[in-house]
Amino acid sequence: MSRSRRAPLRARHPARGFTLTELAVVLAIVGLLLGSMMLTFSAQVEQRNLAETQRRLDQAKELLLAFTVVRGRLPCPATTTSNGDESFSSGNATSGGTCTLTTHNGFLPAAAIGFSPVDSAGYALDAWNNRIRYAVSLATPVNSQTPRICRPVNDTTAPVVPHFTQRDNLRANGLDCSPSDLVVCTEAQAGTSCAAGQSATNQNTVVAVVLSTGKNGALGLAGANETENTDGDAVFVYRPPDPSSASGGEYDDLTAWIPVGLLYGRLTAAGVLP
Ligand SMILES: [Ca+2]
Ligand SMILES: [Ca+2]
Repeated sequence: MSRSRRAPLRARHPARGFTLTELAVVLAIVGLLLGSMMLTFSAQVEQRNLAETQRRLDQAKELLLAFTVVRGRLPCPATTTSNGDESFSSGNATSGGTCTLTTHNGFLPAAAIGFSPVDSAGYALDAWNNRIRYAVSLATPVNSQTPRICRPVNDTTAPVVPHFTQRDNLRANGLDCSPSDLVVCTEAQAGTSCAAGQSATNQNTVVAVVLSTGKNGALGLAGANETENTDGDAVFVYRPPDPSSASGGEYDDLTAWIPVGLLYGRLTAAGVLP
């Protein structure tokens, strides 16, 4: 037998490992795959959070309407110190009255309407665990006029008796009173109404607003449009999300509202009005 035929198999076909280049290519491919999986997963989580927050805002609207049918009025907003319950400057939980907040930077009164989930202090939460905000029309009627009408919210000549948060007043004024303060626009405004072409709703139709400050909350890289939703005045913004490079700044808030027609429709159907 020749020498070459006796040589061990391993010597004739030496085992060959990965070269550094091959290892680098494999690692790069695995990295790309993991990265794309993480991106997909994170996009799915964000989509779920958005859908869940929208569901919670819809639930908040329904609970507010149900509260109004049962109590004959809308609840006052919760303040930062009311533990997620409504807060009055005069009046009480039974008949309602004048809300503590004279501005529109309150929170959803989760305790009053039975909303969950809430945080340890009792405030309603969105899917990012930020507190859900709530504003209600502060419109008041002019009692001397027949039929009674709502006076503009900045008219200080008539007694300040709220229409929508006071049960007896709402019943007495009936369907004649329209909200005269809250507006929802497609971008931030300098005044108290939407500029031409920037209305998300008609004036005098919004009786309450419920709002999530989105994933970035209210203190992120907020520009003018997000600031408009938390500055306490009666103007709110409803628009699609924007990146931080947008002219109105980053925007990820979710805004929903109750039109006065829907409110009066529910109260009429339930026999609370007229
Ligand atoms: Ca936000
Ligand atoms: Ca505002």
